[in-house]
Amino acid sequence: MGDLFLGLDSSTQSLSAVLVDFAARRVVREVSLNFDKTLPDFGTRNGVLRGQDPTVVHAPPLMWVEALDRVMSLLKEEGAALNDVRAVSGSGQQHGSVYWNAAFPAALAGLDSRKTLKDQLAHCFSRATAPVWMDSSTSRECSEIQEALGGAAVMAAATGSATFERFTGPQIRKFSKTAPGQYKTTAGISLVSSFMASLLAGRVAPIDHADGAGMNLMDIRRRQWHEMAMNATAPDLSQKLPALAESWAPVGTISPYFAQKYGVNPRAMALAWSGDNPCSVIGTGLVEPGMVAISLGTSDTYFGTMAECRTDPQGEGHVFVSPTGDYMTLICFKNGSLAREKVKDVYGLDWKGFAAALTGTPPGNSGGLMLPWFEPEIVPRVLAPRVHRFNLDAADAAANCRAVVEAQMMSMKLHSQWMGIQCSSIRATGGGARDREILQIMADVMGCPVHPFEVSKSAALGAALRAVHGWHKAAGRSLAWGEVVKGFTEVTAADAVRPASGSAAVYGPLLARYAECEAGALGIQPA
Ligand code: XUL
Repeated sequence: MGDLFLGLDSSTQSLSAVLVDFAARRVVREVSLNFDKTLPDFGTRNGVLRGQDPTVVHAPPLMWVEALDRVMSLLKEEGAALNDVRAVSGSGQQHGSVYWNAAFPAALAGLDSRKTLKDQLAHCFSRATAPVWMDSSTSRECSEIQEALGGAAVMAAATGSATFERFTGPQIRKFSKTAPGQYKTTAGISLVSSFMASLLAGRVAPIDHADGAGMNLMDIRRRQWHEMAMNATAPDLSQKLPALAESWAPVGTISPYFAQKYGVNPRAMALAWSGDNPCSVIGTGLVEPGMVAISLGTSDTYFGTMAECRTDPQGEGHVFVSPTGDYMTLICFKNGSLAREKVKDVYGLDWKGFAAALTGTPPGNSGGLMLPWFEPEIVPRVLAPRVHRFNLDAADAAANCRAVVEAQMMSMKLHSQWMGIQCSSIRATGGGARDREILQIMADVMGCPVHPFEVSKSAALGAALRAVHGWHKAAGRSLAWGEVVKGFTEVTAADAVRPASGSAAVYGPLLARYAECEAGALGIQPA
């Protein structure tokens, strides 16, 4: 076996691993572990914990810790050649924050392979749960931080995004206000990505520029912590944030814990992790400015690479640093696969039945429209969830299935116009992209061919390819990104799903109608 590279993805619902043989340009192993099913003791549903307040969504970091042991042991059981691993990197759900106390660094440094990670790290948290990206409980803190800096436009220009409820800064502010004692005992705050990287390296890992851009705390142009944003967020924050680093920064050699316990090459390099969307930029091969991908996951995201830093005047979209060192844009729609699943379940269908409903209904849905805000929505901002129907009978199962998917695609088209990216083709990834009926609606609404991706785990693949890049770079051999992704991310014209003839005539007027309905539901008067 040649040089192997491991990419992990700690997402909302699962921890996955992809092992890549770079010389052979092949994924040699993929494993995945679902949190709810494999670790039921943590009591999560779809990977998260919810209470009375629907805007509060957390997850237990100790569950992610245990999942790492389980995934490594799964790889070992399956006979993966872990001794040939040269470098490891990873991808984490963005924005979520882990609060640890002063015991964490020493516990990491002294990990004993005869014990479990969970038993050795259980005492290291100053907050038992981590708020995750689905949490939308920080509107007040968003306004407070934003006002201190001088408004949404200033905030977006400074950090790449206006303040958002799920972003780490507002979340930290809420914690410091509501639990000042626990905040005080917090020695450090990691993102999901840098927390998981710390476990692998056996030392506190830096936050990479790409995931750091999702915090409302990093100066997007200078790529340093933003002094005023930190001061507006919480007391003594500069002492609690780890260092920032380039996405390809080595954190160290892998902790002996993983070498002794699972047979990972003891010289394997542990690299910084990044966010799942930045990793998907690499895993879908978006290494040239202007390329666009849509990920249909728990959330649906629309993202692309961008040479220069251009921010959204409406304050809905984000600019992050890309793991290539360029910039990337991202718009995140919360009502993604969970909304599709809700509609499927309400009508007692399985995914086959859902797909049949899409093929059995006409493009444009005979004018029936839905605003599928089952959960508070990020874009457009909707805090009080409600599903709106226009010219759509709630009893008509098939029409409702089409309505949810058409709405998601039209919303993406509408809210991505600020990027000014003329997309000539789209790469579709994530679980929902396996469904050609959904991709057909995507192609029809967007008006360009859609290329499904064979590897649904684009974030984990992206992480493995980042490990390839970082390992070569550390050895003084800079590989061009085109060279890194070659053989992994090509699309073939034959696989493309193309817009059906006549779809432009249907969706042009329907999009205008959708925009009107949305503005009406949001209480926005036409200009
Ligand atoms: C992006 C976002 C989500 C999470 C999902 O801003 O909040 O896409 O990264 O894991």
